[in-house]
Amino acid sequence: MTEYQNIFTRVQVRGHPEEGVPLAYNARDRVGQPFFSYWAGKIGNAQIGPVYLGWLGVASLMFGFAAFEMIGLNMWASVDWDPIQFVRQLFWLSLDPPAPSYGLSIPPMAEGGWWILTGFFLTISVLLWWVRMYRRAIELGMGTHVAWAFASAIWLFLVLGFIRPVLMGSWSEAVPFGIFSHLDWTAAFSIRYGNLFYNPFHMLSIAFLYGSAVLFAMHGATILAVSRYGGDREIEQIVDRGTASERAGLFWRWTMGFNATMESIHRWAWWFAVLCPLTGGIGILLTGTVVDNWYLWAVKHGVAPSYPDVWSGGN
Ligand code: 07D
Ligand code: 07D
Repeated sequence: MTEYQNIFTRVQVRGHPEEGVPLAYNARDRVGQPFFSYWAGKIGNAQIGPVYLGWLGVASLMFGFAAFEMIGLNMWASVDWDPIQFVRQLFWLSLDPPAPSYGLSIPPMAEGGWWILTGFFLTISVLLWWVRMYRRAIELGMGTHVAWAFASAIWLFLVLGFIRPVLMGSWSEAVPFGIFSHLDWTAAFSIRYGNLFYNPFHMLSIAFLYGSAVLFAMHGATILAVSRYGGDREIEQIVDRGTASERAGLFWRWTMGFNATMESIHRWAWWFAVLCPLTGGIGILLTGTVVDNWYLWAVKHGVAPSYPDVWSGGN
């Protein structure tokens, strides 16, 4: 069997559909007749459904859909309801926050009001989804680690679109809704505040972003490399000392002198991923509120050299 496994494929194990553990209450919330998909089985578990559709999920999807619609319709209106231009220019279209002159007040709908309403709906949607994840984990008797990791991303999202704009006293500071417009915002933000590369929290965020990729590659590769010894069955590997885990650990002890454990590698992964938006959010929160120019800040603190004085004739 293992001969048919390589870095692209996995063996598909297929039994009867798994309904999952009984719910403590209200089993009606689990909907859909489970079925199997060969292609889903290529990337994960072949079984699709049943889905848990509680009121939190439904409400979150409704708010999310409303926000998505408001973005799309505003974009469409901006090209005079021309369907061709809507499709052609889609990536360049944008629903922008109010102009700086409005501060934190509520502008007319066409001048940023739609942006505020959309942001409000999107935030409700994201927060409801968070509660859904938290409650499903509790229901299954799991830890709430996934919800707290998601909370870290939500922190950055709220800093970018709500907390920092409020501290700065203007909605205009927030990110627009649009594919390229949010990239333009990101570039303009960096330039306006003296090059975000000199923001130490941007540095940390990048280190955790890159670190996450490295860790993910190391862990994924290591487990695949010992899956022929059952290394992908993590629980058995922790409980029954034996072949795969020992080999995986020994590999890194040989090559690096240190190895993670079957449990600690997941703590590494969790912390690296969580710290990326967590430190990032701190960096954005400080920008414009505490530090106005990261390049000058870096010069002042001996991080960056000042530009050589070439214009004053050397005096
Ligand atoms: C693969 C999980 C699936 C998620 C996907 C994204 C939407 C947006 C658009 C209604 C890894 C779904 C997309 C729901 C629909 C409209 C108008 C996650 C995976 C596939 N960005 N960003 C993208 C968001 C910010 C930046 C892509 C969201 C900050 C740069 C996508 C947010 C800054 C680049 C996208 C957000 C920033 C991108 C791919 C929220 C600084 C790219 C995302 C809510 C952090 C890349 C054209 C991806 C790109 C890209 C979505 C915030 C910078 C459209 C939802 C303001 C430099 N961002 N982004 O795969 O190709 O994520 O852009 O905060 O180069 Mg962004
Ligand atoms: C956006 C968290 C919010 C998302 C949520 C998801 C939905 C729907 C739908 C699945 C990503 C909501 C989901 C609504 C989903 C479906 C269907 C996480 C988000 C809640 N930078 N930069 C970062 C690099 C430069 C700038 C972080 C590199 C330039 C700004 C990251 C480079 C300038 C900001 C990072 C580089 C600049 C950042 C983001 C290189 C532009 C931020 C981490 C090599 C010219 C953000 C402190 C993250 C931040 C950020 C990387 C360059 C600007 C590490 C590698 C100098 C303004 N940059 N950057 O997790 O936190 O994002 O900064 O040049 O705001 Mg940067």
